[in-house]
Amino acid sequence: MVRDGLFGPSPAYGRPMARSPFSPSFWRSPLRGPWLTSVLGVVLLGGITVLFVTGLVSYAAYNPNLAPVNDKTPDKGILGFYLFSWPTDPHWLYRLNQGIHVTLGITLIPVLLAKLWSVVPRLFTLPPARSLAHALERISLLLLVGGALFEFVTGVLNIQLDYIFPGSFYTLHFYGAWVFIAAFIAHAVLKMPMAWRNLRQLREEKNDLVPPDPAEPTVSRRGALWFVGGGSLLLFATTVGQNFDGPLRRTALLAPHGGAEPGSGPGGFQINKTAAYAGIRAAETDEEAWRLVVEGRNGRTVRLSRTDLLAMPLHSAALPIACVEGWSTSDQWWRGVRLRDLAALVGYDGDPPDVLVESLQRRGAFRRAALRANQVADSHSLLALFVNGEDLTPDHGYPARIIVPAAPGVLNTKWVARMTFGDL
Ligand SMILES: Nc1nc2c(c(=O)[nH]1)N[C@H]1C(S)=C(S)[C@@H](COP(=O)(O)O)O[C@H]1N2
Ligand SMILES: [Mo]
Repeated sequence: MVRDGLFGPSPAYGRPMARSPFSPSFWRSPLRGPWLTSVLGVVLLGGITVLFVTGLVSYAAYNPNLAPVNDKTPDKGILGFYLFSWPTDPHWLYRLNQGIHVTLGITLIPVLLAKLWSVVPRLFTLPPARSLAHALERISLLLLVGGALFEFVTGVLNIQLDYIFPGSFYTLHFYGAWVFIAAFIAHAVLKMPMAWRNLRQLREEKNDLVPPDPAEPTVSRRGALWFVGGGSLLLFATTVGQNFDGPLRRTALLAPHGGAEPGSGPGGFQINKTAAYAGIRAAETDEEAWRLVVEGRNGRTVRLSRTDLLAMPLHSAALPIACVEGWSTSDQWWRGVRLRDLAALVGYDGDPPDVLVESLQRRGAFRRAALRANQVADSHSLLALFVNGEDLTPDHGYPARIIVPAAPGVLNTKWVARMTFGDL
């Protein structure tokens, strides 16, 4: 007899449909099974490993262990074991690392969703735990799934909604990454031998993912993989352009810093926060009003106008802006005063020390940043006054902004008002 299922009778097969997702026969897609789950799992194993490494590297680039102003995770303890002094060479290092991190993360979204879909019946396994070992395994799966969703969601929101978690994105994403990776490693170690067997054998092992009562297939497993891969390709193609200029950037339809450049001319490249947004008024940046305060050894202090800075030796450097959000510009041609020359003005003639840079901006997480001694010492690290042959535009930090090779955008403070040299 045909009983009514959850969605009424099932006329095609004249078979009852299970009402409850807790019943194995509720899950009927013939695509589910160890092979599909294993293929997706192996792709994620490689991809997430790269995401984790580039994420940790990106975090180190912030100099979190240099000074409290850079440190969003003061309680990280041993999780900061790997932190190192971020180099200044090659000058595109952060651009490459963060481009990979964000582009790959977005590209993997369909694979992650497909993987979760492929194992979703297991969320409904009853009884919830058969033994202590089974209970532990299920808790680790909860951390794995929850951690993965948390990391992808916080990452995407940070990019799309422009720092929606003011100041706390780094904290959430950093600790989330460690919780997730612990569960991920346990999962990979436990499942890899089986995944490998599933992929090598032509005949598929049966497991609980194979539906006991499969529906008629509407697409082959290969077709399903093409569908997932196509989704990934589409996301890749509409994101990757934000790492380049001109026509390529226009292809980045999904990226907030894709599409057209904001204006044309020397300052017509991507802007993170405009002067208006940062509350910088023209009256405080003009020649009369603006002074740079530089403080150094034993409180030695100088106050410099823009004219004073222009009288110092000026140097050029071709460097990109590369933001944690994954967008970057090609090399721009900056011109200004070397940071180490400013250090020398206030008593550091030999090896320069670290520096704390503060902006005119009164509020906001990025109004201050600390640079490490190796960054100050690099001859391409500038307090820039010009970009691409003209005065900085207000939005790019007029009258003066920091530009340091290989550093994340956030360390390139705009509208600089004060620099304090000394060991931090
Ligand atoms: N004072 C100040 N400086 C700042 C910021 C800011 O919000 N305020 N944003 C930083 C970030 S996150 C980036 S990516 C770069 C962007 O520089 P651009 O707007 O010139 O491209 O500026 C950095 N300097
Ligand atoms: Mo940024």
